Amino acid sequence: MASKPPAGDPVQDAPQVGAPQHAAAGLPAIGHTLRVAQRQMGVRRTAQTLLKVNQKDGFDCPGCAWPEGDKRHVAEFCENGAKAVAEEATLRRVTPAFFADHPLADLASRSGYWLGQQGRITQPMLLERGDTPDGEARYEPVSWERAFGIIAEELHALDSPDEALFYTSGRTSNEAAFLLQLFAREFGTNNLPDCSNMCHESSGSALTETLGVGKGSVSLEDLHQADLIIVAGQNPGTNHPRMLSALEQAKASGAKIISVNPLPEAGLERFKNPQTARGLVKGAALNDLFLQIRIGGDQALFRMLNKLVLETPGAVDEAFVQEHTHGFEAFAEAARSADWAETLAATGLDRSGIERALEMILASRRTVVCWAMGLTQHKHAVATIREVVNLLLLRGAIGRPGAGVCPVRGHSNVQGDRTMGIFERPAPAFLDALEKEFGFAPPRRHGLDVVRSIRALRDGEAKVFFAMGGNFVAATPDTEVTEAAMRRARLTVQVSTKLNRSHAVTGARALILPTLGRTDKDVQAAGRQFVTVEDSMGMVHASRGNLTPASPHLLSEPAIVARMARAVLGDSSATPWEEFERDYAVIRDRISRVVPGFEDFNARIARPGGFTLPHAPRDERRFPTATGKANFTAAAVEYPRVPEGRLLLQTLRSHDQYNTTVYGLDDRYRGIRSGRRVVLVHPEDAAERGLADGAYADLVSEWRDGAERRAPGFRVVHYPTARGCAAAYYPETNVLVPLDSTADTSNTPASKSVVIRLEQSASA
Ligand SMILES: Nc1nc2c(c(=O)[nH]1)N[C@H]1C(S)=C(S)[C@@H](COP(=O)(O)OP(=O)(O)OC[C@H]3O[C@@H](n4cnc5c(=O)[nH]c(N)nc54)[C@H](O)[C@@H]3O)O[C@H]1N2
Ligand SMILES: Nc1nc2c(c(=O)[nH]1)N[C@H]1C(S)=C(S)[C@@H](COP(=O)(O)OP(=O)(O)OC[C@H]3O[C@@H](n4cnc5c(=O)[nH]c(N)nc54)[C@H](O)[C@@H]3O)O[C@H]1N2
Ligand SMILES: [Mo]
Repeated sequence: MASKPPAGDPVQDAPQVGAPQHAAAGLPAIGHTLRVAQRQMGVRRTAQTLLKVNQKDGFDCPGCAWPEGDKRHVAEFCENGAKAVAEEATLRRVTPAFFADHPLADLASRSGYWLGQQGRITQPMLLERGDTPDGEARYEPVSWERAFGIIAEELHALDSPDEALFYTSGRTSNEAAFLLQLFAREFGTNNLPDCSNMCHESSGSALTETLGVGKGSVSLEDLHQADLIIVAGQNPGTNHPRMLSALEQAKASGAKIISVNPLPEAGLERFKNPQTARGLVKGAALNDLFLQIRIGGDQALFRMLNKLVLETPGAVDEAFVQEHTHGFEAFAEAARSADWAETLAATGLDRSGIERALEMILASRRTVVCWAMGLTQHKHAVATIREVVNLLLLRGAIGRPGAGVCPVRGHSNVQGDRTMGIFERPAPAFLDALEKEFGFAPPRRHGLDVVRSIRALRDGEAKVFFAMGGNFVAATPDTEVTEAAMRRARLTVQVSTKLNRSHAVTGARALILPTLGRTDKDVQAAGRQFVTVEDSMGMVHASRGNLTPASPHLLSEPAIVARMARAVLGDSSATPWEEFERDYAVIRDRISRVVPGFEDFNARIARPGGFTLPHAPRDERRFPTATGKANFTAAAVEYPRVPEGRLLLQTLRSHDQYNTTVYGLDDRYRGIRSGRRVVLVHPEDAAERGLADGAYADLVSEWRDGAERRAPGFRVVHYPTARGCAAAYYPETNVLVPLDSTADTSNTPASKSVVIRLEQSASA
């Protein structure tokens, strides 16, 4: 949002800056957690929820996709998991009276933080913007029946099913996701964009091509057994806090840790484990080596490491390479030509740091590489991840205990949604299985991903937008373009728990369909239901909410899809939608016959802790790729070239947010309080631009289309990031990310490499 939010909105942004911290978690985290939780939920509900998080009979934490170990602590949560739970289990409510008081124009002027703070939505709401001037248009209560009738009306009015888009955010359960893709395909389209398109799509693309499975190849046990863990482009202290316990455990057994990051992140420096008394007080240093890399330099770094491994006698696992891989020669030729001058320019590192990393790699038998958005959101992200795979293949570090690839997923079920068929480019075998099980011919043409969906809306080629969760307009790039595109739609539908920007930027008609969250009790005609999710390591387990829902009008996500399908498809569908809604075991039964690895699903999910999906490279060193082997690849080395005087901006998360949901205005570990419009810049880069710490600047993004993209009024913070780099929070900076700036192959927005200039501005 370019303009300032109205009075009464907490986001007045007066950032206070202190020294960054060097340790994560510990006692302050526990106190902070309880305060946040009790403010939203009260004392009783706090106890009721926080003790059930990630327990075997409880619900899956909606925070992140990090797996739960076999031994559960009484309180198996972390500070940020607790915030995610409090945000959902809040006692605050958004009722029809709220919408009567706040017309659309008012909602559109609010910050995302304010919208989220209003509480859980209690009733389905309809907005008819078409015939009222925007200033006066308001959401009005609507019956569920009428809401589904409107969806049917608008979908039937389309010239082609491909004019509809069905978006999924990664909190959606397996059951709901399976139903949504089934409905979309019976309706006739593969337009199933999802948040993964903006997240780990680059990992999926790179791993499918090289290893044959687009998922990580390690278990939690592997991580504990590793003797070297490289954490590249990830901030686990904030985004996957429970991962720090795993790193601590690995270290206790002698593992070394290398972190590769333009920022020194507190969690990787020192971790004070809140689950142990010693940890609370002293904490453990995690990092053995910190490579402070320039943004986008990772492919060059791994290419040089590969060259050095190749040049070291005995360092290559010849037997593994011989037996299991393809493409070694072409790769080795490319790697041998890696050049020091180019590597140092691309990475901003010095030679000794890279040589120290090499020594640690050579000393390791069991190496795991973990990564997240710092590797996936660049133009050359897929090539970068392939280069990481090259290193592990050289060392035979795939399909061996304690070794492998570990893309650390974001949303708690983003991996499961993909497994369930939420994908715009489904494999033919998946469609064949659907066809056989449900007796209809699914569409075979590929659908649209997130970026292509925005273009289709912009160009009038898509007219109905349906979202199963998430916050599409705030999470996607090029905010002004995307918001204008969304306003062209005939109908936008949001299945949501809480208000967000996507309810304020709508098509001519808009529906809000309020739904149960993870923590809510879900009772259907056949009795109390549970749903299932898949974590970042391919473990599938049950999730069972225990709270009384925010209102009696809420429907579960599976019920919403089932009722929509009946309204839209009518008698033309032979699928037993009503039974699916009655009893989710019936859905799981069908999943077991369509999705490989889910055989006997209902019986196996009954086991406490669930089950692990098969993974051919991990389990049997089998690589189901096009060549039948693990593929070395040999892309040219790329890195962002930044014109004179410009900086490379990464857009990232603060400690007080969950993607577009802002929990608060602090970023404790980075020493920032009471504001989010900050830009972190190296002191010397700032000085060169005459920007003192505390000065204000506009961020102006430069892209080949020449359009001006501006985010005004950011407080400059002198911060020890890599030279030439800057960092600022998303979603405020999405306005700067050009829609066409995406990763090759995966089409993921390059939100970690935005070329900007800083223009001094008077104030916020
Ligand atoms: N509390 C909380 N938990 C979350 C989320 C949340 O918002 N809040 N979001 C969830 C989701 S959906 C996801 S995908 C994950 C995201 O988890 P992360 O990927 O950890 O999230 P980001 O804040 O985007 O941080 C990116 C990290 O990569 C570094 N980085 C940036 N560019 C580069 C680069 O070019 N090279 C290298 N080596 N490093 C780079 C940044 O400095 C930063 O440390 O977290 C999940 N968990
Ligand atoms: N610039 C920039 N942009 C980015 C990123 C970045 O690093 N930089 N990261 C990208 C990444 S990794 C991701 S994953 C995307 C995230 O994109 P999304 O997944 O679309 O966004 P979220 O903010 O996670 O969605 C939050 C909303 O989900 C709804 N919600 C919460 N729980 C539930 C539930 O149980 N059911 C339903 N139906 N709704 C629920 C609430 O209404 C809440 O407001 O953003 C991407 N965008
Ligand atoms: Mo994500």
